[in-house]
Amino acid sequence: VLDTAGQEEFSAMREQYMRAGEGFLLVFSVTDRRSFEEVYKFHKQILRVKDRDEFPMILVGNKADLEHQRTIKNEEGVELSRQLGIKYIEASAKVRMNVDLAFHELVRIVRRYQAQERPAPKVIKKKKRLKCSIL
Ligand SMILES: Nc1nc2c(ncn2[C@@H]2O[C@H](COP(=O)(O)OP(=O)(O)OP(=O)(O)O)[C@@H](O)[C@H]2O)c(=O)[nH]1
Ligand SMILES: [Mg+2]
Repeated sequence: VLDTAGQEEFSAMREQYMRAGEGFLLVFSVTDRRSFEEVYKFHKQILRVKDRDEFPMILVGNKADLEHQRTIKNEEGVELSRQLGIKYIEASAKVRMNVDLAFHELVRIVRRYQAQERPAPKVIKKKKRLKCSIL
Protein backbone atom coordinates (compact mmCIF):
# COMPACT_ATOMS: atom_id res chain seq x y z
CA VAL A 1 0.00 0.00 0.00
CA LEU A 2 1.42 3.32 -1.07
CA ASP A 3 0.15 6.52 0.52
CA THR A 4 0.76 9.42 -1.80
CA ALA A 5 1.38 13.02 -0.87
CA GLY A 6 -1.20 15.36 -2.30
CA GLN A 7 1.16 18.30 -2.59
CA GLU A 8 1.76 19.61 -6.05
CA GLU A 9 5.57 19.35 -5.77
CA PHE A 10 5.24 15.58 -5.94
CA SER A 11 3.19 15.58 -9.12
CA ALA A 12 6.15 14.38 -11.21
CA MET A 13 6.04 11.14 -9.23
CA ARG A 14 2.33 10.71 -9.80
CA GLU A 15 2.41 8.99 -13.17
CA GLN A 16 5.08 6.67 -11.87
CA TYR A 17 2.97 5.38 -8.97
CA MET A 18 -0.12 5.32 -11.16
CA ARG A 19 1.67 3.00 -13.56
CA ALA A 20 2.64 0.69 -10.71
CA GLY A 21 -0.70 0.70 -8.86
CA GLU A 22 -3.08 -2.23 -9.19
CA GLY A 23 -5.98 -0.41 -7.56
CA PHE A 24 -6.70 3.07 -6.23
CA LEU A 25 -8.65 4.65 -3.39
CA LEU A 26 -9.57 8.16 -4.51
CA VAL A 27 -9.91 9.85 -1.13
CA PHE A 28 -11.38 13.31 -0.60
CA SER A 29 -12.58 15.08 2.51
CA VAL A 30 -16.33 15.61 2.87
CA THR A 31 -15.43 18.94 4.53
CA ASP A 32 -13.33 20.19 1.60
CA ARG A 33 -14.88 20.85 -1.78
CA ARG A 34 -11.52 21.44 -3.43
CA SER A 35 -10.44 17.89 -2.58
CA PHE A 36 -13.74 16.59 -3.99
CA GLU A 37 -13.26 18.48 -7.23
CA GLU A 38 -9.74 17.08 -7.64
CA VAL A 39 -10.96 13.50 -7.70
CA TYR A 40 -12.21 13.77 -11.26
CA LYS A 41 -8.75 14.82 -12.47
CA PHE A 42 -7.00 11.92 -10.72
CA HIS A 43 -9.53 9.44 -12.05
CA LYS A 44 -8.96 10.69 -15.60
CA GLN A 45 -5.18 10.63 -15.20
CA ILE A 46 -5.20 7.03 -13.92
CA LEU A 47 -7.26 5.86 -16.90
CA ARG A 48 -4.92 7.67 -19.27
CA VAL A 49 -1.77 6.24 -17.67
CA LYS A 50 -3.30 2.74 -17.64
CA ASP A 51 -4.65 3.19 -21.16
CA ARG A 52 -7.96 1.63 -20.07
CA ASP A 53 -11.62 2.69 -20.02
CA GLU A 54 -11.97 1.34 -16.50
CA PHE A 55 -9.64 0.36 -13.71
CA PRO A 56 -10.07 -0.81 -10.08
CA MET A 57 -10.87 2.32 -8.07
CA ILE A 58 -13.13 3.35 -5.22
CA LEU A 59 -14.25 6.84 -4.32
CA VAL A 60 -13.84 7.47 -0.58
CA GLY A 61 -15.43 10.40 1.25
CA ASN A 62 -13.31 10.72 4.38
CA LYS A 63 -13.94 12.71 7.61
CA ALA A 64 -17.53 11.53 7.78
CA ASP A 65 -17.28 12.03 11.57
CA LEU A 66 -17.30 15.82 11.04
CA GLU A 67 -21.01 15.96 10.22
CA HIS A 68 -21.39 19.65 11.18
CA GLN A 69 -18.46 20.71 8.93
CA ARG A 70 -19.59 18.66 5.97
CA THR A 71 -19.83 20.51 2.65
CA ILE A 72 -20.18 17.47 0.36
CA LYS A 73 -23.47 15.69 0.88
CA ASN A 74 -23.61 11.92 0.60
CA GLU A 75 -25.76 12.30 -2.53
CA GLU A 76 -23.02 14.29 -4.27
CA GLY A 77 -20.49 11.56 -3.57
CA VAL A 78 -22.91 8.95 -4.86
CA GLU A 79 -23.56 11.01 -7.99
CA LEU A 80 -19.85 11.48 -8.80
CA SER A 81 -19.14 7.80 -8.24
CA ARG A 82 -22.01 6.95 -10.59
CA GLN A 83 -20.53 9.22 -13.25
CA LEU A 84 -17.11 7.65 -12.82
CA GLY A 85 -18.55 4.13 -12.74
CA ILE A 86 -16.99 3.25 -9.40
CA LYS A 87 -18.21 2.54 -5.83
CA TYR A 88 -18.63 5.21 -3.18
CA ILE A 89 -17.79 4.65 0.47
CA GLU A 90 -17.96 7.21 3.26
CA ALA A 91 -15.33 6.72 5.91
CA SER A 92 -13.62 8.25 8.89
CA ALA A 93 -9.95 7.60 9.51
CA LYS A 94 -10.40 9.22 12.91
CA VAL A 95 -13.06 6.90 14.27
CA ARG A 96 -11.99 4.01 12.02
CA MET A 97 -15.29 3.82 10.22
CA ASN A 98 -15.26 1.87 6.94
CA VAL A 99 -11.46 2.03 6.63
CA ASP A 100 -10.98 -1.75 6.53
CA LEU A 101 -14.09 -2.06 4.38
CA ALA A 102 -12.67 0.33 1.76
CA PHE A 103 -9.43 -1.66 1.48
CA HIS A 104 -11.19 -5.04 1.46
CA GLU A 105 -13.63 -3.86 -1.18
CA LEU A 106 -10.81 -2.53 -3.35
CA VAL A 107 -8.91 -5.82 -3.13
CA ARG A 108 -12.05 -7.66 -4.21
CA ILE A 109 -12.42 -5.32 -7.20
CA VAL A 110 -8.72 -5.70 -8.10
CA ARG A 111 -8.95 -9.50 -7.98
CA ARG A 112 -12.10 -9.58 -10.08
CA TYR A 113 -10.56 -7.21 -12.62
CA GLN A 114 -7.30 -9.16 -12.86
CA ALA A 115 -9.08 -12.50 -13.23
CA GLN A 116 -11.08 -11.09 -16.11
CA GLU A 117 -8.02 -9.47 -17.74
CA ARG A 118 -5.95 -12.62 -17.55
CA PRO A 119 -6.17 -14.60 -20.77
CA ALA A 120 -7.85 -17.96 -20.43
CA PRO A 121 -5.22 -20.59 -19.74
CA LYS A 122 -4.14 -22.51 -22.80
CA VAL A 123 -5.01 -26.13 -22.70
CA ILE A 124 -1.85 -27.95 -23.45
CA LYS A 125 -2.57 -31.28 -25.00
CA LYS A 126 -0.17 -33.99 -24.13
CA LYS A 127 1.50 -35.27 -27.22
CA LYS A 128 0.88 -38.88 -27.85
CA ARG A 129 4.09 -40.71 -27.23
CA LEU A 130 5.28 -42.41 -30.35
CA LYS A 131 6.30 -45.84 -29.40
CA CYS A 132 9.26 -47.05 -31.33
CA SER A 133 9.27 -50.59 -32.38
CA ILE A 134 12.48 -52.47 -32.34
CA LEU A 135 12.89 -54.61 -35.34
N1 LIG B 1 -11.94 14.51 12.00
C1 LIG B 1 -11.18 13.85 11.16
N2 LIG B 1 -9.95 14.32 10.86
C2 LIG B 1 -9.20 13.61 9.99
C3 LIG B 1 -9.65 12.41 9.39
N3 LIG B 1 -8.67 11.95 8.56
C4 LIG B 1 -7.67 12.83 8.65
N4 LIG B 1 -7.96 13.83 9.51
C5 LIG B 1 -7.14 14.99 9.85
O1 LIG B 1 -6.96 15.77 8.68
C6 LIG B 1 -5.65 16.35 8.63
C7 LIG B 1 -4.95 15.95 7.34
O2 LIG B 1 -4.71 14.57 7.36
P1 LIG B 1 -3.55 13.92 6.50
O3 LIG B 1 -3.52 12.46 6.80
O4 LIG B 1 -2.30 14.70 6.69
O5 LIG B 1 -4.13 14.18 5.04
P2 LIG B 1 -3.46 13.81 3.65
O6 LIG B 1 -4.54 13.85 2.65
O7 LIG B 1 -2.67 12.56 3.79
O8 LIG B 1 -2.51 15.03 3.36
P3 LIG B 1 -1.19 15.03 2.45
O9 LIG B 1 -0.41 13.82 2.84
O10 LIG B 1 -0.52 16.29 2.82
O11 LIG B 1 -1.66 15.00 1.05
C8 LIG B 1 -4.96 15.86 9.90
O12 LIG B 1 -5.07 16.86 10.86
C9 LIG B 1 -5.75 14.62 10.30
O13 LIG B 1 -5.71 14.40 11.68
C10 LIG B 1 -10.96 11.93 9.72
O14 LIG B 1 -11.46 10.91 9.25
N5 LIG B 1 -11.67 12.72 10.60
MG1 LIG C 1 -0.75 12.07 3.62
